[in-house]
Amino acid sequence: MARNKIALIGSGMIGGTLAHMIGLKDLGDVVLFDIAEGTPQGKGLDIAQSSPVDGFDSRLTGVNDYAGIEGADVCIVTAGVPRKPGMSRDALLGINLKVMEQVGAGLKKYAPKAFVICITNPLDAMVWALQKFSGLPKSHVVGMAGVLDSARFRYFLAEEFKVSVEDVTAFVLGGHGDSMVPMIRYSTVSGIPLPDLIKMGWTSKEKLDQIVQRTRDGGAEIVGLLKTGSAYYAPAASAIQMAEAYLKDKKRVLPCAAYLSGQYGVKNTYVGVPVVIGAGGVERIIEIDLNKAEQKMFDSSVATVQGLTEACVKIAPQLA
Ligand code: A3D
Repeated sequence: MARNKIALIGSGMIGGTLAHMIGLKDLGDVVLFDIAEGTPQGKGLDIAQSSPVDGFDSRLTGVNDYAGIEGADVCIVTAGVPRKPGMSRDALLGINLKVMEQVGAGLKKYAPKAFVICITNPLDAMVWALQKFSGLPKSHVVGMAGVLDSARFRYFLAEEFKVSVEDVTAFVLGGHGDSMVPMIRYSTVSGIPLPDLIKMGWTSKEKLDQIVQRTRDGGAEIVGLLKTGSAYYAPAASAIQMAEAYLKDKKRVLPCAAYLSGQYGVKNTYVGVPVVIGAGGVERIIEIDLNKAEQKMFDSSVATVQGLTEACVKIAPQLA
C-alpha cells in the first residue's frame, strides 16, 4: 500500500511543527509548501536528518510550486500571517483572505480529493472562504480550533483539580475567538460533570468562570508571552489529531469548525460544533441540546462569525 501523502501549505512555525510530528508519528510522507524560498526545503531537510535518530521513514520535501502537492491525501493549511501582541485575529482577515484565494486555487488544481484542515486565522471565516475558493466538498474542508480550545480548557481544569489531563473531557463550541463557548455542563472529570464537582466542593463557580475566561484568552496569553508570533505546538498537535482521525478512519468525535446547512438553525456558516471524523471526512454533525444561556452565547458567537464572512464577501464579492 502506498504511503499517505500529507501536504502542509505554509511552512512557518505551525507548518514546521506539523512536519516533525507527522514524521515522529509515522503518518506518511510530507510535502512542505511555502512562498518563502528555502524555508520549506530547509525545514524538510532538517527534519529528514532527524529521521535516522528517531527511526521513521517519512520522506520530507520542500517546494515553492503547488504542483508538488499533487495527489495529497491530507492538506493542512497554515499559510498567511499570525497575530502580534495587541492584535485581534479578525485584524488578519484582509491579508489572509487573499492567501486563501491562492491556496484554494492550488487545492482545486492539484489536490481536489484531499481532506483539508484549515488553521489560518480568523479561522471560521478563512475556512469558509477556503471551501468556496477551492470548490472542494464541504465534508472535506474543516477548520481546526475546537480541539485546541478544548485542550486549553482541559489543561486548565486538570491543573485546578490536580488530576490527570487524560481524565478531563471538555467541549468548546462556537467561533474561534473571544466569543467561543466553553460548555461547562458537557465537561467532566471521568464522567462527573463540572456542575457536580462544584457541589462536591472541588471548585467554585467563580474559579470556573476564571478558567473559562483564561480559555477564551488562551491564544492571546501565548501571543503576549512570545511577542513575535502565536502558539504553534498545541495548534499543530490538535490538527494532527484530526488528520489521524481521517487517515485511520477512527470516527473520532471532535469539536471542529464545520459547515452548517441548517443544523443548530444556522446556514451557510462554518462554526465550531462536535463532529465525527472518519474516512468520509466530516461524516456527521452532532447537534447537542443547549440550554437558554448556552444558546444565547452560541448565537452571539455565530453572529460574530457571520459578520466576518460578510466582511470577506465585501472584499471578494465572488464568494457571495
Ligand atoms: P508563520 O510562522 O508566520 O507561518 C506562516 C507561513 O505562511 C510563513 O512561512 C509564510 O511565508 C507563509 N505564507 C504567507 N503567505 C503565503 C502564501 N500566499 N502562500 C503560501 N504560504 C504563505 O505563522 P504560524 O505558523 O505561527 O501561524 C499560521 C496561521 O495559523 C496564522 O494565521 C495564525 O493566526 C493561525 N493560528 C491559528 C490557530 C487556531 O487555533 C485556529 C492557532 C494558532 C495560529
